[in-house]
Formats: sequence, structure tokens, C-alpha cells
Amino acid sequence: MTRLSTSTLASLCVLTLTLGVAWAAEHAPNKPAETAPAMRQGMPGMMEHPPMDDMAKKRASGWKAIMHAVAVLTPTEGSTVHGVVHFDQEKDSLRIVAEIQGLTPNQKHGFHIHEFGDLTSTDGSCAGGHYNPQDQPHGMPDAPQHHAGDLGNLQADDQGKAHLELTVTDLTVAGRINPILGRGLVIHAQPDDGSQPTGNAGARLAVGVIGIAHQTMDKPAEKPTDNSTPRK
Ligand SMILES: [Cu+2]
Repeated sequence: MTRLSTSTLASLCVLTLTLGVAWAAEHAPNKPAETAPAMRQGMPGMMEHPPMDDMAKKRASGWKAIMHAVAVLTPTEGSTVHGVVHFDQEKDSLRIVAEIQGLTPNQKHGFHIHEFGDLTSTDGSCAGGHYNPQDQPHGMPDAPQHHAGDLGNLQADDQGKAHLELTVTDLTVAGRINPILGRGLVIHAQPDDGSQPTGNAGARLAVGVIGIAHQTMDKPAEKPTDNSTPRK
């Protein structure tokens, strides 16, 4: 009886093992796909990001697709300085073109992107400090170290007008590197002398907000198509 039981038990063990191996072999191809996510979730330090929904994808690509920005600068209290600045995203750089009026004739005026596109104060102070996302010291735009928002100076002619064209590689309209949309733009009363902490450029004469533009500065806005029948 004892020998029979042992024999039966041994047979059952062999049968179970055989069936187990056969089952495992049959199901093996499906196993990795089923267990992999669970394994990843269980590993310390690993995070599963939820898949982006279509709206999130549209939003992400929408911001990256913005290539042109514009700032209209208006005078602060007691100033007459005003103008328009265009920003065009190129492949690896940002082209900046400024047309400004009302400046002190034949003088340089400090010109910076500031932290905030907030024009609520009449003296431009709500624009905050220089846009400096990389925590650099102040400097001219061609210096090895400078605030990303340091655009140097505008040089006024004898009519108080300034035209500036500048190409920089450490700013983008809305890309990964120091995006400028929504930031403030400031023209100062004095030249930016490059000194710390902010170039000693004095009062703020004009401020603007950098907003989304719908086309490049080289293509003037077309008039909206008017399909209505002209009156006779
Ligand atoms: Cu400034």
C-alpha cells in the first residue's frame, strides 16, 4: 500500500510537471507583453507617463509651431518713446528687428526683455527685472555671459529714431530655449553700460508685451478678404 501510494504520488508529480512545462511553453510568447508593464511599475524610480491625448498633442505642437512674435511698445508716463519690435524664429536663431521713435537724439538707450508682460504700472516697473532664466550675470548680447533678455542698446539718430537688427541664439519665440512669448520688452532712458547688476540704464521710457504674430515682418498683413457686394 505504501509502495503503491509512493508510486502513484511520483506519477502524479511527473504528470503535473509535464503539464506545467507544456502549459508554460504554450503560453510563453504572450507572457512578456503581459508582465512587462507591471514589472516596470513595480521598479523603484520608474514612472509610467499616461499617453498624451489628442488635445494635449495639439497644444504641444501648437506652441512649437509659433514662429513669429511682435511687441508694440508704448510710452510710460511722461515719455514719448514708442515703436514696434518683431521677432522671427529661424532654424537655430532668433532674428529681432526694432523700429523705435521718440528717443533722445544721438544717444544709446538700454533695451531688454524683462520677466513680465505686465504693463499695469505707469512707470514700467511691473515688467520686473531682466529675463534671466539661466541665472547669468548681466552683459551685452555678444558677451559670453549675459541675461538671455539682454539685447544691448538702441542707437538713436539725430531724429530720435532707432533701427536695430539683432540675431541671437539663446532665445526662441516659443521653443525649449528661453521662450519669450508673454514677457515684457523695455526701453530705458540711459545707455546700458554692461555693468552689474543691470547695466545702469535708468528709467523705463517704453514698455510692451511680446505676443504672437501671425506672419513674418517681410510680408505685410494682407487686408481681410471682403466677399460682400460693393454698394453702388
Ligand atoms: Cu531693462
